[in-house]
Amino acid sequence: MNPATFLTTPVYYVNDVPHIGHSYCTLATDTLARYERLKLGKEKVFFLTGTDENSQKTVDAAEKAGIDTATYLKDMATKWRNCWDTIGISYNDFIRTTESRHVETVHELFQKIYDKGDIYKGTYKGLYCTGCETFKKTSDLSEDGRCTDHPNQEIQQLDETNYFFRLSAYQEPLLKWFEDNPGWLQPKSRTNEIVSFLKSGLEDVSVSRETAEFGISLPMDPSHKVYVWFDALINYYSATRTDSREDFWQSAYHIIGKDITRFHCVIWPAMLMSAGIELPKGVFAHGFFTVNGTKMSKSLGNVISPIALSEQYGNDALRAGLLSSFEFGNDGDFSADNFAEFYRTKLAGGVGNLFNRVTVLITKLCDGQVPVLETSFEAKTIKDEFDGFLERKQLKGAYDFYFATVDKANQRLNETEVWKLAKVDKDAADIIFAELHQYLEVLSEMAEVLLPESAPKMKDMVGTDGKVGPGGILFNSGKE
Ligand code: ME8
Repeated sequence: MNPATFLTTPVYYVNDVPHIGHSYCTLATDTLARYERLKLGKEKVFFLTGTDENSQKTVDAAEKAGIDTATYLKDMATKWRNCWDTIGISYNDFIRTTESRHVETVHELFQKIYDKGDIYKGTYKGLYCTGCETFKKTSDLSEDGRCTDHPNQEIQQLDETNYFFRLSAYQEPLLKWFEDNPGWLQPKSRTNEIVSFLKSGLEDVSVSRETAEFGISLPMDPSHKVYVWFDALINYYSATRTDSREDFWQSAYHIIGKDITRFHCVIWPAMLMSAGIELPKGVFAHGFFTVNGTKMSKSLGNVISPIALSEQYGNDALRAGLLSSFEFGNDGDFSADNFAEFYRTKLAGGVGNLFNRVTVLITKLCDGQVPVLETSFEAKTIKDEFDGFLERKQLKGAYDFYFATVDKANQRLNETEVWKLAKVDKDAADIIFAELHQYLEVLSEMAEVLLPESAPKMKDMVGTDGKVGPGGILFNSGKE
C-alpha cells in the first residue's frame, strides 16, 4: 500500500464542554493532518476525533442536569462537534462510543480476547476513582486518601465480581515491543517511563463493572458492562471497520496527553496483541499546561473556553498561540497577557504587517506587476527546513521558524528602505520586491498548515499571473 496516515485524538469525556487543554491536543493533531494532506494528498489522510460516552461520570452529569442520559449524550456530542467545527478542525470522522459501529467492534474484540483465554472471571476488591475512571491503589492516593487529580471526588471502595484481562502475560511481549521499536512512543522520555513501569511488573486488570449503570454489555455476560477504558480504546479500530478505511489501520498514529500514556502504551497494545491485531504505528504524548501557573479547574474558575478565545482573536490566533507557546511534548503555561502580546507582535505586527506592506508597495511602485527575479532565492530551502520541523512533530519549532522567516522579510524591507530605493534605482528595488514577493509566496504555503484560515487570504494577496493582489488586514486586533 502507498504511504497513508491515520491520525487520532483521544475520544473526550462529555461530562463537560471542551476547554483549551482538549483544544490543544485536537489542534495539534489537526496541524499534523493538514501537513500530511499536503504531502500525501487528501485521500491518503484520515483524521479521527470523537467522544467517550460510556462513562459513569457522564451518567452523573446527566443526572445533575436533570436530563435523561441519551439526550444528554446527544446534546454534549453535538456541542463537542460544534466546537471543533467553530475552531476549524479538519477531522474526517467523529466517532461516538455509543454508536453501533463501535459497540459491535467492542463485542468482537472482547470475544476474541476471551476466546484466546485472556479474560477470566474474578473478584475485584479495591478502590476506584470515577473522575479518572480508573482502579486505584492506596499508593496512588494522597495522604488523606484522595485522588490527586480529583480531590473533590469520593474514592469508591469496590467489592464486586469482575472479568479480568490477563495483562500480566504481556509484560515480556510489551518489553520486547519497546526494545524493537524504540521510536514508537514519543517523546523519548515517555518511553523511558513506560519501560520502567513495565519492568516493575504488570498485574491483571479488571475490564468489566458489575455495578455500572451505563455502558456496553459483555457479549458473554450481559449483566456486566465493559470497563469504560477497555471500550474507549477500541474506538480507533472501530472507525476503520468499513471497506474504504480498513487499510488505514496499519498507519494509525495516536496523539494523546501524557495523562493517558499507560492506557495507550500498555493496555491498548496488549489488547491488540491478544486479539491478533497489528499495533498502531506510533503514539505521541504531549504535555500539560497550566493557566497563569495554576492547574485549570472548574472550582478555581480558571477554565478557558476555546470558543471565547476564537471569538476574540480568530481561529488562527487560537491555534498559533496555543501551539507555539511551548514545545510539543513538554509541559507549559498559558496566560492571557502572553497571548495578547503574541497576537500583537507576531500575528498583527509581524505576519499581517508584512503581507500588507509588500502588496501595497508593489501595487503602488510597480503598478501591481511582480518583478521577475533572476537571482536565486532561498524559498525551497525555507520550505524544506519547515517540513523538517513537521516531520519531527516539532510544532513550536515550525511556528518559531515561520515567525523568524517573517521577521527576516520584514527586516529586509526595513533595511533596504525599498520604497525610497525605488525612486533612485528602480532595477535594484525590483530585485528586492521580487524577493519579498517570494517570501509572501512561501509564507502563504506554510500557512496552509499553521494559519489555515488566513492562507486563502494570503494567496489572494500574493495574486496570480505575475500580478499582486490587493493589500488587506489579516489580523484585526481591533476585536480585542
Ligand atoms: O482521558 N493541557 O478524556 P478527557 C493539555 N476519555 N492537554 C490537556 C489538558 C491540559 N491542561 N487537559 C486535558 C480522557 N487535556 C478519555 C480518553 S481515549 C481512548 C479516552 C487533553 O476528556 C489531553 O490530550 O479527560 C488529555 O489526554 C485529554 O485532554 C483527556 O481528555
